[in-house]
Amino acid sequence: MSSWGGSIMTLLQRIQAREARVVVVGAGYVGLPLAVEVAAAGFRTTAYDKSADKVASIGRGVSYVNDVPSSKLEPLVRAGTLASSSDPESLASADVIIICVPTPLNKTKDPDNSFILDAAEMIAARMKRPQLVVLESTTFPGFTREVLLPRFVQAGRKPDLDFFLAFSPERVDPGNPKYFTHNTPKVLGGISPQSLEVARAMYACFIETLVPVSSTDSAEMVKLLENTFRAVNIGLVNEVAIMCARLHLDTWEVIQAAATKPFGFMPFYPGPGLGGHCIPIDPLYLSWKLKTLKYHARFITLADEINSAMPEFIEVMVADALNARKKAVRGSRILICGVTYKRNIDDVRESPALDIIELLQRRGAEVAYSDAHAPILRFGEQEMHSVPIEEADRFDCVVITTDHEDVDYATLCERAQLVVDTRNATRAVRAKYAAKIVSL
Ligand code: SAJ
Repeated sequence: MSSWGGSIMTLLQRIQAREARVVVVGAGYVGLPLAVEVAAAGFRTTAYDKSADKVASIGRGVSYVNDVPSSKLEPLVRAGTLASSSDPESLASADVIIICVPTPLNKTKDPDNSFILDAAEMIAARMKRPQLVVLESTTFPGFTREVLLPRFVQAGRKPDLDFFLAFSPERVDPGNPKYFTHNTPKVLGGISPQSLEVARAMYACFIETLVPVSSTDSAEMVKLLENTFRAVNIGLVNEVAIMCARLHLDTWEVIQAAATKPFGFMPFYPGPGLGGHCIPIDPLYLSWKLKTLKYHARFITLADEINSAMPEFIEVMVADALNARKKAVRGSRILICGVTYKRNIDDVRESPALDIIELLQRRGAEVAYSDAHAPILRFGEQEMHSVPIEEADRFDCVVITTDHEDVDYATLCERAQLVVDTRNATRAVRAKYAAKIVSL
């Protein structure tokens, strides 16, 4: 390391002395917890976001991310260690910039890296001093090296002199009671040994376990393997549920019995589809990239097909259950119980419950929902309001699409006329109410 230039030594010293100024670009469910951890490690930190509401909320010490208590945020803001801003000029004085912006898919299910590129333009235009730039947003293998690096070089910045560049995948698991930013092992890849070294020095200040890999491409691929593993296995178990329906087998009994195998098996569970902003989307970043290399990532495509078809499978389950009671979907009153994309959180992004609502509405049903975690639901042209679960008896069918743990499913089954359970939420009372429960 001794042969490395002055700029890296200066930056390393500023990091080690906690004098480095850090800007986290994107103060969402990844960026805000990260900014809080960095500030708590003693760095003067700015959470940058275009949203004036987010900036104002942080400025008041009020958290809008469930995993970040205001009690942890407020003292950092009051002490001046953590600030918030929507002014790009705040990037100019930064020694370290960590990008945590969304990477969605566009309408044709192709990667949309526009948020990262907007951040890169902002950074490149203001780069005045040696800066470490770390991309945490999920993207395809090669993006940091092929797309991000040239943006800075084209702005006249020299790698490993004017800037150091690394990729480190975010591993935030919303709602996880055990793993947080500081105790989740962090994978790091640099465009060079120097860049990796600076990134390691920075993350070592607030992350317990670092996992350096040989390149940014490798680090990008690690993330995509993690989430493709989930999407493919969820697709497999959803197809197992479809097979068990045809075999008249209890899917949940089969999976739970298989899960007793102490080696060589890992349980996944069927559901109404794949929600969230990671698992349905990240694998398609990988398959898109491989398509450009003339390779068809068949597992990813197949899992996406199966997972995306689950809302229709549930729609038919509901229609068949009503039919067995001489009712049509058209004209029936249906209550969707739980609309967030997974239990015990308030996030409805990509939630399959929204697809199921639209499918049942299209068949002429009168659909309402009940979810205390999501009091108001806005999607498409619709705005719906959660109804109390106690009104379940007023509906011809209740569909459990999210199994929040704060719902009393025994009382729900007592009151409801018919329950379609897509999450095994009624397992404890299935025998007692067998006549009115239809389970995935
Ligand atoms: N799902 C199933 N069956 C399963 C597991 C999940 O249908 O067996 C569904 C969920 O209901 C949800 C979707 O898949 O709709 C995604 O669920 P998830 O548990 O993967 O939850 P996420 O989207 O919050 O995933 C995050 C991911 N974190 C990041 O990508 C940074 C993922 O990598 C984590 O492994 C996951 O949390 C986790 O461990 O819970």
